Amino acid sequence: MTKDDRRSYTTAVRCLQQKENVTPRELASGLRSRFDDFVYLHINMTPTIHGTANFLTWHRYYIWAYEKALRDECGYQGTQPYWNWGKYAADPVNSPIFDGSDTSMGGNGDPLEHTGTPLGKVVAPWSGGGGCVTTGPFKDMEVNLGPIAPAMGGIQPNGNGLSYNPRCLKRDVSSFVSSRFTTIEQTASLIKNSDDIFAFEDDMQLGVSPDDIGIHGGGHFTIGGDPGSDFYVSPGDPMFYLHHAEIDRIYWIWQNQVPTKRLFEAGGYLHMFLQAQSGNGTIDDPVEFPYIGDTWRLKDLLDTTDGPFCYIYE
Ligand SMILES: [Cu+2]
Repeated sequence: MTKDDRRSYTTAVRCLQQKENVTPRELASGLRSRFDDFVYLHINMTPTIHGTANFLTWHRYYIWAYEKALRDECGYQGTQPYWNWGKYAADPVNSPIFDGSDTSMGGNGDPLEHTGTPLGKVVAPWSGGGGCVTTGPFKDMEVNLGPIAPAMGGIQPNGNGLSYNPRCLKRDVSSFVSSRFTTIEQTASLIKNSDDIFAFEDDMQLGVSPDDIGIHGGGHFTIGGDPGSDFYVSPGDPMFYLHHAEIDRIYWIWQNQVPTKRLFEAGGYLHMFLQAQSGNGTIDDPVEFPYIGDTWRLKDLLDTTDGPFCYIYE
C-alpha cells in the first residue's frame, strides 16, 4: 500500500470508532461505537465460531463486513489490507506495520514488564512492550469492552467483559512468537500439506506438534497485549482485521489449489467446548452476523467471487 493509502485506512478505522453503535446497549452496556459492534459480536459468538466448521467462513464474512463498513460508513476508497506475517517474522516491531509511524498500525506498547503470555505448552516471555500504545494512529483510541480471557500476564478479566471499561490499547509485539509460528515456510507447508479441510483448519489453529500454536495463534500472539491476547476481545485491536485478512488470504490460496473440491466443503463441530456433543457442521448451516451483516448459509461464503463476495487477493 502507498503511504497515503495506509493513512486513509487508519483514518477510516478511527472514523468507525467515532460512529454510534447499532447494537442495542441493552445487550452490552460497554458498547460505545460502530467499531464496538464488531468487537461485541465476536465476544458473543466466540464458542460457536472457533475450532468449528464455520471458523474460516464466519471470519471471512466478518472481515468483509468490516471493510464494507469502512467504505460505506466512513468513506474509505481502498481495500482491506492483509498482514503478511512471514515477511516480517524475524523482527515485527521494526516492520512498517508496528514501527509507530503515522503510516503504521500503531507501535508496540510502552515497556511494562509482565510474567509472560502462556501459549499452550510454551510461554512467550515479556518482549519489551506490554503497556499502552503511545505512537501511531491508534495512540488515543479507547478499548471499551473486555477483558474476558487475557493471556498476557498482569491483565485481569473484567467480569463478563460487556460493561464499559475504557482503557488504552496495549501490545507486546513478540518476535519470539512470530519467528516460531508465522514463518513463510510454515505458511507454505500448511498450504501444501493439508489434503482436506480438517487438516487445514486444525493445523492452522492448533499447529502440527504439541508445542506449536499454528499460524492463526501465531499472528494473534505476535500482537499480544490487551485486548490482542484475549481470545474473545481480540478484534478490539485494529490489527485483528489485518491478521484475519491474511488468514482468509491463505485459505483462499489453499482453496484455489483444488477449487472443484475446496470451494464446496466444510468440516468440524458446531461448538468449540462441547465438540462432538454439539454435532457436525454442514455447508447448509446458517451463519449469522447480527448488527454487522446478514444471515447466510455456510455454502454462500465458500467462494470469494460468489454469494455476497466479489474479491480476490493481490
Ligand atoms: Cu475469532
